[in-house]
Amino acid sequence: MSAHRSRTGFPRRSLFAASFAVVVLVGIGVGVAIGVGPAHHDAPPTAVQASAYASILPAPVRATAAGGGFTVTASTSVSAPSGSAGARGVADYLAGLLRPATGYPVPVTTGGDGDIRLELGSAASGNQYGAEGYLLTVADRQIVIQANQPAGLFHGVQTLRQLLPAAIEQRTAQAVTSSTAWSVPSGSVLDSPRFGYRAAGLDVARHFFTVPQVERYIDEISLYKIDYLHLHLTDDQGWRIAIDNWPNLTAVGGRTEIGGGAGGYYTQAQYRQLVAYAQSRFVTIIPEIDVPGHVTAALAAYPGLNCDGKARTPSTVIGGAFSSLCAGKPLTDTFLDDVIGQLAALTPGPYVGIGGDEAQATSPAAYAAIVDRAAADVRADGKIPWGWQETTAANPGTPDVAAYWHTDPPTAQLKQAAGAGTKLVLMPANHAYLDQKYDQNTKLGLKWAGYVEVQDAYDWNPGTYLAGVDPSAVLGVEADLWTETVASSADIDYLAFPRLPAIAELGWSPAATHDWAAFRLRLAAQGPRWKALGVAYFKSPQVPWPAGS
Ligand code: TNX
Repeated sequence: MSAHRSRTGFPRRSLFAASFAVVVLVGIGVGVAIGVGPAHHDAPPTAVQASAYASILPAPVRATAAGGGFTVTASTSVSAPSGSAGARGVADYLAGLLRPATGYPVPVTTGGDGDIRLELGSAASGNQYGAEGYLLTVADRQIVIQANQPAGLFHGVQTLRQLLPAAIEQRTAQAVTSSTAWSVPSGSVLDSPRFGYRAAGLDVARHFFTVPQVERYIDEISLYKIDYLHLHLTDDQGWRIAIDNWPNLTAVGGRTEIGGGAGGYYTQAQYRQLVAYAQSRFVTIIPEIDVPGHVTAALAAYPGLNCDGKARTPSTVIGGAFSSLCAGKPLTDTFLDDVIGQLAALTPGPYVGIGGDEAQATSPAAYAAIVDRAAADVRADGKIPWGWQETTAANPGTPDVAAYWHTDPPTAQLKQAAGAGTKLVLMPANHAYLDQKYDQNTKLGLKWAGYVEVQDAYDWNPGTYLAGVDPSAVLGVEADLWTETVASSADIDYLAFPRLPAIAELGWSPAATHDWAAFRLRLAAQGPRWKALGVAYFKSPQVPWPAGS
């Protein structure tokens, strides 16, 4: 072994040029296989060590276990590369994850040589990480995460987190015994996503969720490398975002929710806080207002938005309300311009949602006029319109992103739009709707798309799912949580976990890793982690959860 290599076979420095002296295998059809290195290590990998790498969720492109391991101790430090506030933020975030359970100080330095070191490279140096990928290397004395962008470092940190004992997620100092030492088995993970768009959707209109509740969900989804949060901000039952010059949208439309609760709304300052929090987790928020249907709350707030000029009563029940904006009225156009303009200004990301689903109370001509106006507004504000798949029927190609949510085969218009350049987000309700019941015993949720057990959520291929649509038209996947029956964070947890990680894996992992038998074991390994985090997940009988989780 050459002198510049450490005892474990990894160079201590210049890992960008590393060629590892361990065998690397890629799991095809059986999940991630674990390569066992040649016999130059002190000890062969144990089953526990190997399973840590096999349990990474979403499954990485390549994972390799080796002998030995790194232990977080009272002197462990974290370092960020100089010159990147984003990377420094990830380093601080990592230290913040490690401190509570270990009780160690975990100092963070910039430009230093920490025991856990974050490094930024560039694609020009020939690596394959892309904008979100990373290389994580764990040796006896050092852990290095390399990426081209801070987002890749953040995703690498999520992987590292899963290689630590689940007790690391506890928020108070835990006693260290030999079996709970803060050790990370040696090895490496090279990783990058299959799709750049991996979203979770949250309906804050049917029930309102506060800023801390949404932040909690952002933390949960970012564990699984989700990078977009689509917020359904308006519907018949509530309007949840303050819009300047339109105070009644929230003063009237924000005061209701399903079941008769008090509802609520975000001020623009609160919404900005959410956007910033999401950014700190490398999650981009997509705001959606839903037009021309699903607008009863707005029609209650501003009677002039109705064709008959009469105010509607906001809905507090599930479904049922067939509402429509009035096409062709100057007030409707001003409303769309103002709302979309202000939402676009609050949005650092590329997409602004205009809804467009289930507009049964709108004529086809009025539908096309309103969707066109809304899409044009979004474009004029420098953003990309995001619409439900129905928007392609009115004006093929009008939205740049169309979300497929039905359970039927794609319509001719959807295929035509995809052929003409519209990008598709896939969330077929019978696989990706987190609000559907798991089975007949599920207390929460709806069942119009059928029961969606964990295997149903997992067993489909977004690349080939839509017959007649070229895989290149697929932007990515989304798991939506509609909240007609969901009123608390515990309710969110119960429906989202463990199905959200299933959709997250479809979005991130190479298609070749797709394997239900391996996936259910990866999920099982998350159980103790969710318990430590206080995530009230559904103990699906399809998953062999470890005892006590
Ligand atoms: C359909 S998804 C809807 C939502 C409901 C959901 C309930 C979509 C575009 N429309 O308004 O909340 O079903 O599962």
